[in-house]
Amino acid sequence: MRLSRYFLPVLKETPSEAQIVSHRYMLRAGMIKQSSAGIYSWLPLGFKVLKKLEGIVHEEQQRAGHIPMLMPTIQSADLWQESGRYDDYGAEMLRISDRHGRDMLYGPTNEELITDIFRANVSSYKDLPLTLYHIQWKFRDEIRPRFGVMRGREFYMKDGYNFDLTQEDALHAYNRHLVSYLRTYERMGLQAIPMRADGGPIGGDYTHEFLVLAETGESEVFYDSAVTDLSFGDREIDYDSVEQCQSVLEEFTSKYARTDETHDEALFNEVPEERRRVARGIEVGQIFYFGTKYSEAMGATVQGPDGKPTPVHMGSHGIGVSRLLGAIIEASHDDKGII
Ligand code: P5A
Repeated sequence: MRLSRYFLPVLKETPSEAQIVSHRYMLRAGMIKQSSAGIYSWLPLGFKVLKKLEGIVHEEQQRAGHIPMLMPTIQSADLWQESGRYDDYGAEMLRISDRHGRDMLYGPTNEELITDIFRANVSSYKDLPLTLYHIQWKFRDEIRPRFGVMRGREFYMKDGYNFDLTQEDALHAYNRHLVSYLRTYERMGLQAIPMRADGGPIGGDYTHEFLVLAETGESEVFYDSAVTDLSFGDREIDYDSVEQCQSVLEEFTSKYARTDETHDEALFNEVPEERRRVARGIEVGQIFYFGTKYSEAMGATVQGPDGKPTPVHMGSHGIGVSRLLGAIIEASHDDKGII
């Protein structure tokens, strides 16, 4: 395709609504166009880059043994009533009713839907471990969508869900995701630091967010500067090896690195003063272990080795694929002066 025949509607002027560099460049380079607040069309160039990033995410997920699938964007409210989140999720959930008056919603995440698929199809511990994922549009009716694709209302997310017989197995799944995420971000030229975070509406108190340091980041972060010396590099990892995944997790999470929600001033003060950093970061992913929260509420059990029904241990893991584009531009601009 000749450039002259391509559809690349570049803008000469900087649109006044764009406050940060990534938003400005994405608009000016004809990558995206806002269709309504926090909702964007992906024009050919933006779409091309989005698909490229999506391809990297797929490759790294499948390298770790996770199985791709696709769930719908529109979900039925019934499942969310079963888990108890229909009421808890609040105004961020876009609620819809169909022509028959049935309550539906545009999925902000998929824990309920995947648990329903699991319980309908898996009944023996012999079918575990299992990790399913998809890359699909989500909707969260953010009160203040801003910075273009950084905090959209409609956004593209990779979300994965693990099902395991024991807590120990589920923690291995957690560690495996941490390793595969480190590889994924590094392949995109991003340094994303795992930081202890808060479970929020997903639940569980064992969770890490992955943050790319950038002045325009929306999260305040506190860390030991030694974490920025770490890199995953080109090491070969056996994702089935509990020891290997565990040792990578320990290497990347033993130094102090927390978001403001879990920040502990006393612990932070134990870091040598010259290594203490307070900065801002862009959250490009988050992993959770929440045990039997959804499996108990929704009756997702398997027959264990002792023949008894056992609720499965679960976690979920997300990468903000559309947000990554913004993060890559912000990070290049901050550190390397590329843009
Ligand atoms: C994990 C996957 C979850 O939703 N359930 C399924 C869990 N986690 S999360 O942290 O809430 O979201 C995962 C990642 O999605 C990106 N993200 C967003 N990107 C753009 N605009 C938004 N409004 C938005 N909200 C979340 C983030 O990168 C987040 O880490």
